[in-house]
Amino acid sequence: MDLTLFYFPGACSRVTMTALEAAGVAYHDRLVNIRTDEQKSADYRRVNPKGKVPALAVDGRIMTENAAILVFLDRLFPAAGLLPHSDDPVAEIAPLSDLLWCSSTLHPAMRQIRAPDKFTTGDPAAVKADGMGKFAAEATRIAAGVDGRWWYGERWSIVDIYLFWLCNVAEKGGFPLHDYPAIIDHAARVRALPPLIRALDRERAGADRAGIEGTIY
Ligand SMILES: N[C@@H](CCC(=O)N[C@@H](CS)C(=O)NCC(=O)O)C(=O)O
Repeated sequence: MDLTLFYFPGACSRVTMTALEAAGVAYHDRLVNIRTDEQKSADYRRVNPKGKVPALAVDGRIMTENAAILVFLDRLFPAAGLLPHSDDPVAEIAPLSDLLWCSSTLHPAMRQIRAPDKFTTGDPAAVKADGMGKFAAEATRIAAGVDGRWWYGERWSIVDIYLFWLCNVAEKGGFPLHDYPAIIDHAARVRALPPLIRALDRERAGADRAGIEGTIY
C-alpha cells in the first residue's frame, strides 16, 4: 500500500504522522506550506478540496479529517494499538467520540486562542477571551482524564497525542497551561514516546528542507 501524508510542521497533521510512526509503516510525506496558503492553491485543492492538512493518500485515493484517518490507521495497523477496543459496543465507540471531541470542540477553541483574527473582522481580543473560556472548561476535563494516567488508563493512545498537541498549541497562544499540573505532567510523558519523537524529527527535517522557521515543537 502506498501512503502519502500531506502535512505541515506543528499542525494537527502531527497527530496523524505520529500514528504512522507508531504503525512503523513506510510512507511518503509532502509538506503543504500553510504559512503561504499553499493549502488553498489549485494544485493542493486537487488533492484535498477542503484546503486543509492532514490528508492521506492511500494508493492515490484521498482521505481527509484527522479523526477518520486515525480510525482508518487503527484498523489497518491493529498491532500499533492506536486506540483501545472492546466487545461492548458502547465502550467500542468511546474513542471515536473522543477523537471527534478533539477535532470538533477542542481544535476550534484552541484556534480561537491561537488565531483569533481568523474568526472576526471585529475585535480579536473578544474572540480570544471566548476561546480561553471554552478551552479552560475542556482543560479541566483533560486534566482529570490524564492525572497520573494515560487517557485510557495504562497504555498511551493516539488520543493522548491529540490532547498533547491541542494543549501545546493553546499554551503557545497564551493559554495558562501551568494552572493544570496534570496536563504538564502528561505532556512530559507524551514527549518521551518514541513515535512522537520520530514524528517531530521528521517534521523538523521537512521544515529545514523548506526553510520554515518558528514551528511549535
Ligand atoms: N477538521 C479538520 C481540520 C483540519 C485543520 O483545520 N487543519 C489546519 C491545520 S491544524 C489547516 O489545514 N489549516 C489551514 C487553513 O485552515 O487554511 C481535521 O480535523 O482534520
